[in-house]
Amino acid sequence: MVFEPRLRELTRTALTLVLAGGRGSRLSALTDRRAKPAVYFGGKFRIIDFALSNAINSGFRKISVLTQYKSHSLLRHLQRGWSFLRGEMDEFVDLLPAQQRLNEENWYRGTADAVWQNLDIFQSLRPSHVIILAGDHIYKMDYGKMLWQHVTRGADVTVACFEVPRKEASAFGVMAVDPSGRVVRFVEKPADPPHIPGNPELSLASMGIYVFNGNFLFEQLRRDAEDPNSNHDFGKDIIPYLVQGRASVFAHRFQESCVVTEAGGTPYWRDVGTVDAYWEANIDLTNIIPPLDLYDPQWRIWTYQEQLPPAKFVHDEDNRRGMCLGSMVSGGCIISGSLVRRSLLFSNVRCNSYSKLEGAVVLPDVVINRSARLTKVVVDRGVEIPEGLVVGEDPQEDARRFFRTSGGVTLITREMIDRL
Ligand code: ADQ
Ligand code: ADP
Repeated sequence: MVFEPRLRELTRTALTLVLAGGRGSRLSALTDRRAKPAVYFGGKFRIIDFALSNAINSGFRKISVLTQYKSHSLLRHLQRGWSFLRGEMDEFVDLLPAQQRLNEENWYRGTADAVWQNLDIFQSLRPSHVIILAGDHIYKMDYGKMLWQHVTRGADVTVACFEVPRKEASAFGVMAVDPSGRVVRFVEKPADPPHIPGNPELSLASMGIYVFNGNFLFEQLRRDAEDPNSNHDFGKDIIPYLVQGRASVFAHRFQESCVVTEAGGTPYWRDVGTVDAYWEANIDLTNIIPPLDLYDPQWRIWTYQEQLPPAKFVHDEDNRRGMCLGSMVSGGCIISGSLVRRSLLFSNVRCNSYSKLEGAVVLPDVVINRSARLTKVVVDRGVEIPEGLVVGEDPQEDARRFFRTSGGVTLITREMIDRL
């Protein structure tokens, strides 16, 4: 963290907007009933906790979360876990569900429209700077460093970016920058992404994280709202329009503000947008040295947590079962006479005798009944796995009964179990 008093003042007065309205449809049934930012991650957390913790840890204290799709689970989590700021000191995490404030025809359309529709609220706060983030990525970043660079460069807008393999860049906004770091071109999700000078294998991708000067943002939103050809989206419309010589738009490199614990740690950012990526990012946390450190007291990930007793391991008579190896196990779990390897168990998971888990991501409040064997699975919240169920050993059978990905991960939900 940067402690200059001026930066402290800047972060305290800036407004942070967390866009949390998208569904994340590639997460399949995990987002049938909850928005992607509300999806569970890392044993105790929801995906949105990462962006919000980054904001809090960076010193920001005025935070609004804009929600739309299936927001009940998300709003409940935020109300329970994120209402600890001091209202009397003008600190808040404000929840702004799409509510047709401007007219009765349109819910939030693009991301810029979501901000535009709440403009009166944001303007009344008179923020010097507005930080706009997505609520659906896993990473640790000090947004204060980005804001500081924005201010010292005299930018109107700053866009956070990182280098990605060019063949993956079509999923992002892709930019070209000049030697001073100024963005000279920006194309949203191009079929043929431009590469960085001197390296045809890499492109510079936008992270969808923007710092705007407050009044400048409000002017641009007003202009964009009147444009009949606009999708009212930051990546598709606002940023591409501004980089055509209409404003001072700069790129900020993620490696300058990502938070790594050990010297030499590599920057970590994950979209976890598919079930395969979701499974892998969760299971990676069980590595001896995981790429994402959740145990750093300097950069805590905040969340709502229930009051739960410690995880308990109940062994059988010959001491061969009732254990977890290379795994993470949350509060309230009871592992009784079962074997759990390289798995991640969220809170309140019961594993009964003779069951076996290998490479399992098990969301809260799940019961695994006797003799079930689950390999390379994601089990949704509240599922009761029937006695003797075997998953992960017969791909065709898994695909018939559950949702099996091309990467060989099987997702199991309550509805799928009810249909068996
Ligand atoms: P995408 O992630 O594809 O690209 P989008 O689907 O608009 O953009 O989602 C951005 C964020 O806004 C997500 O957190 C989503 O939940 C939220 N969101 C989407 N629609 C919303 C709405 N109507 N109301 C409220 N919130 C909404 C963006 C940029 C790219 C960049 C990638 C990086 O457009 O340029 O490369 O992010 O991941
Ligand atoms: P969470 O995501 O908080 O763990 P659940 O997995 O229980 O919550 O459900 C996700 C969302 O779906 C919640 O907002 C909940 O209110 C809603 N929900 C749960 N069960 C049903 C149901 N049978 N029909 C419709 N909505 C439901």
